Amino acid sequence: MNDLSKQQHRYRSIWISDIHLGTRGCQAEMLLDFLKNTESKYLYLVGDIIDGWRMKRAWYWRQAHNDVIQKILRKARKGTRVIYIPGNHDENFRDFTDHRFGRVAILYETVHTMADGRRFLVLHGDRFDGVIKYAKWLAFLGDNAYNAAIAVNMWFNVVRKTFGLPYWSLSAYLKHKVKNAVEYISKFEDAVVDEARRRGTDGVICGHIHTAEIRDMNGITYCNDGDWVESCSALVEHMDGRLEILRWADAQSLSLQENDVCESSSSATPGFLRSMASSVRSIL
Ligand SMILES: [Mn+2]
Repeated sequence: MNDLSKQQHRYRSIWISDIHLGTRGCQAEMLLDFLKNTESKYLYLVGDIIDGWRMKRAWYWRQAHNDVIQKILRKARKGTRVIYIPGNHDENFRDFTDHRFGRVAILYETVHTMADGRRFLVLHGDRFDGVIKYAKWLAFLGDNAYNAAIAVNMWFNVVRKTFGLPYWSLSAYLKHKVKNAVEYISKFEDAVVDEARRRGTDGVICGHIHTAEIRDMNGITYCNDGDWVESCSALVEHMDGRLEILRWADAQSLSLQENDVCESSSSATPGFLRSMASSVRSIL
């Protein structure tokens, strides 16, 4: 991943999700840099692109958020096949399923065929989220707690910077800890993989839980493309069908240290917190 330099990177397909445009947490500049430096035949937007939920409560929009949308539309105009699969935070766009906006196709979910012939179900994943499935108010509660964590994290890092300490993502840590504790992630992954098996695909590509991963789960390949709030990650398909997760913040870590805009990796987490997090994981 460290060989990602500033020159353009060509892939067959790119999947990005959980951008949350319209919120303070969105790392729009980091995403713009990614979009400028990558090119692909297919570009999948796997949900939670614009955060309608939070924009209803608190309007937040910057020029960089416009730039992201313009950059994506420009790619579509120039021949990239852009497929938009709305998520739960941009669920209003689901009303326009199977329509096209210019050259952008909106689908509820789809199946992508890799260069090597493997078929992958592509969906956002919220319908497999137990919290949302069984109690929508709980999901809203979680959403507010998450917002608060993001706000605290910003001030926390201002203080850390003053003392010359590197950026640390409190929200990523909290979410990791809390959601692990309720077996959230593993249940989610199992449910999504079960659906892929039921549909007869070789794998599944989703977003929603902000945790980038490629993993074999009993013969089904589970892929999560991560997010652009904390990890700044994307899933890419190379020309030969090989899949890889790109962590753009890692690749741009030099410019990052200057700007302090996004978490570069979990290595920024203090050791004792890291071991706490892993001990929570080992209980499950
Ligand atoms: Mn979501």
